[in-house]
Amino acid sequence: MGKKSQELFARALELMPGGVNSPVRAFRSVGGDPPFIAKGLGPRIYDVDNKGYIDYVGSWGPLIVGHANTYVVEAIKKAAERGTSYGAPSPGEVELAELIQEALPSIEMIRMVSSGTEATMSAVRLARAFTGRDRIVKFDGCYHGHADSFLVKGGSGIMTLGLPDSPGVPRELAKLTLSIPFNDPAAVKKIFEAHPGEIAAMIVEPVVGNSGTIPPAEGFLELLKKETAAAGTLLIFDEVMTGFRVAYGGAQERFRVRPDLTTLGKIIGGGLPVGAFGGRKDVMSLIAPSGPVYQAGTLSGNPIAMASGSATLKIIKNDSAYRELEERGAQLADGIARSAAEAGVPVVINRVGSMLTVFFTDRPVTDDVTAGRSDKNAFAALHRALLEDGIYWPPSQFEAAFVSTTHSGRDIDETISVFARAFAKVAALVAS
Ligand code: KE4
Repeated sequence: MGKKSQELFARALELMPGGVNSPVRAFRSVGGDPPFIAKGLGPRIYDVDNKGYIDYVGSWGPLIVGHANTYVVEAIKKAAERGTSYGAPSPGEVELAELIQEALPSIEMIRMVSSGTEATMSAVRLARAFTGRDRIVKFDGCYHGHADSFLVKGGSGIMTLGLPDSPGVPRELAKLTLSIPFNDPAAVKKIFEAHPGEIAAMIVEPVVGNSGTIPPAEGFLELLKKETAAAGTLLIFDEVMTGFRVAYGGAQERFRVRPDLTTLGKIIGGGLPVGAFGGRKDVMSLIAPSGPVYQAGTLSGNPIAMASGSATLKIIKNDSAYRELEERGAQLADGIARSAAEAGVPVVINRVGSMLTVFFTDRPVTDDVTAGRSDKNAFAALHRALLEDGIYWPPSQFEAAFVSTTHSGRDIDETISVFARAFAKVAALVAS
């Protein structure tokens, strides 16, 4: 890591836990200290020591149109020149809500918030109110943000840091969260048999991103729809990561399964703090002030964030954008697979569109247990080799990497050459 990053990290460690504002950024599971990023442009980011990287984190998903996209920056500038926040209704909220509703027709009504966590937390409160039930079901290795009810067998940073769950969550509350294996139809049927009439919501990442990328098995999402409907349970698709990522209409468009509620974040803010939850009108109408379920936020629907989100969606609101994302995602995955095979390093690559994960394992990864079998030391060695060679890859085996519309074929080819050199280094480690 460069000198300026080292100095900044030393200061940061005195000021913020782990020197970061979100755990996964600390590089704890891959070793080494994180470079401090000074700027980004298109598919690249540059650290404070002016080292450049091709970026596949994309701020963990939001930057689907790349860094400092001129159209997005222009929209942010124009909004900022009119003021930063009013705490009052503003046109941008209506524009973004209409764009989202047009893309995801299951969202008959929507509420904007400022993070994915706020979206999922609010959606669960709403589901409990609508059904009058307290229990919720999530899936092992899925991550829905850091609200208390979700910190049970979570993914993302919880899985990355190997945390059992989290202290500070009252046992009484944690007991109301049931967690079952993803892609396990028998477990789904069993949980409803064991808790008839008790489950308010089943929340799922329709494509898991937080155990690394894990697609739903054939028919799995349809099963969730069927079982929740039969049980009077609300089906919540947490599309914070998959929304506008795996298709313009998210996983619900790609897999043609309509949830009762959807949570969104990341891309709909274009890199600014935005989350949202929405769905059936009869359910959403319970949200204050039209109903009794309280939910609020000082900066919800912030005009600058709305402008950034709308500008982003308008850029990708066309089939060619997703064809391009699909092509680039496939080019990258195929190239990485080829270079791993040439180096004799066993990897499994799971990909859905422009989100993918390279698992250091030789068996299919279909849930958090099979993901957990990956060789984390080999992943850490790969990550370090990539970083040294100018590729900024997610610093965790249990995260997804993202391709943007600005990654060119040449950027992908350059990335594949770096992976080839990195696998050669890792091969020795894996062989030993
Ligand atoms: P935020 O509160 O971080 O905006 O969103 C929480 C969330 C909810 N649902 C899903 C499916 C998510 O992926 C997330 C957040 N994702 C992580 C990365 N996998 C954010 C990165 C971080 O925690 O620093």
